[in-house]
Amino acid sequence: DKSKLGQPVGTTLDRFIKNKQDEFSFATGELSQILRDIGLAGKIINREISRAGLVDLGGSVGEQNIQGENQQKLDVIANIRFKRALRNGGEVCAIVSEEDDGIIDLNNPHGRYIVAIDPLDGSSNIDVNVSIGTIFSVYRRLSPVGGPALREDVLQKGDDQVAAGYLLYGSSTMLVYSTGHGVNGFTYDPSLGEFFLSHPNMKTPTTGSIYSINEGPSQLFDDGVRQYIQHCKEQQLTARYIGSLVGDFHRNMLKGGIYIYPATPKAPNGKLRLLYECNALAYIIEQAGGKATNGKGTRILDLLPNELHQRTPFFIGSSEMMEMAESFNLATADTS
Ligand code: P6P
Repeated sequence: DKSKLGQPVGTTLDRFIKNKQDEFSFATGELSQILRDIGLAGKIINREISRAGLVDLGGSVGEQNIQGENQQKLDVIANIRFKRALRNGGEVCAIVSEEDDGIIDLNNPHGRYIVAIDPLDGSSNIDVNVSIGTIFSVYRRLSPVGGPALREDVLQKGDDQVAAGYLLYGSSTMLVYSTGHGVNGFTYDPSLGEFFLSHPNMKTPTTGSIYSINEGPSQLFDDGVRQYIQHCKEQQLTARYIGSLVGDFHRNMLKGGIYIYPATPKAPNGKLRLLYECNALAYIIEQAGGKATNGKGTRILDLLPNELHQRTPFFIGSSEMMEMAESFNLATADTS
């Protein structure tokens, strides 16, 4: 059947990107190449994850696993694979990764793009076979082509992303991304080694009945958050939290809902990272009709980063649920 975008469901990722390139006249296909590079690395990681149970994941770098290979933790492997795919694709000059300190130069001085990436978010969930994900943001570099990437290249606001998305290694593996013209989801068929368009033009419901938050530390939450959670209980909403950001996000985006990772006195900026977790999901949710803020009335995409690995409180989901949550949080926000 025809998707709303006029591309038949079942189109492969490559054909979709090429058709979109024609539609949106990407600058000489560079951005298209980056999306292909990410799709390739995603296929490789999918394979590594699906056999994770066959290797001793407790091992760390340098120990032998049952295949006698050098044991590396999967998030280290994922980091290596994504860097290699983006380096070989030639369009990305540098990346910021959860797994690395500093700006990692990919030795493509003429690459005009920057990628911020969490290669394998929630990797502690691998050992217990819970879905995990990759989260990525793409920016144009600001510094002159030919030279090294600079801090100004990687400390850009989320609003300046030119593409963003995630891979979800779940009951099926999906690639969901946007280049600013709506959100499209692709499902991977490992028997063919291809991603196929399965969720064209994704939109998130304006409201929902799912709230996702780790209530363990709720005694430490500020009053606004606690009052909103109480409101959810009075509304008899459904609590769903799997402790894997991409899995929680993807379910809420499809069904409607809100995900909150709030600040606590011990973690005044929460736990999640702005550059390679929150910005990408905020970009996606806004393209799908939802909202993402820091719980204090500021859009995630408006936050100007000043540190590579800085954290931010994270409220994201259906617009009406977000407005309700913000009303509680702002009402009791620290006005000092
Ligand atoms: P908590 C996983 O470690 C992660 O980064 C996200 O994937 C997940 O949403 C969050 O942390 C879970 O954190 O504090 O609830 O265990």
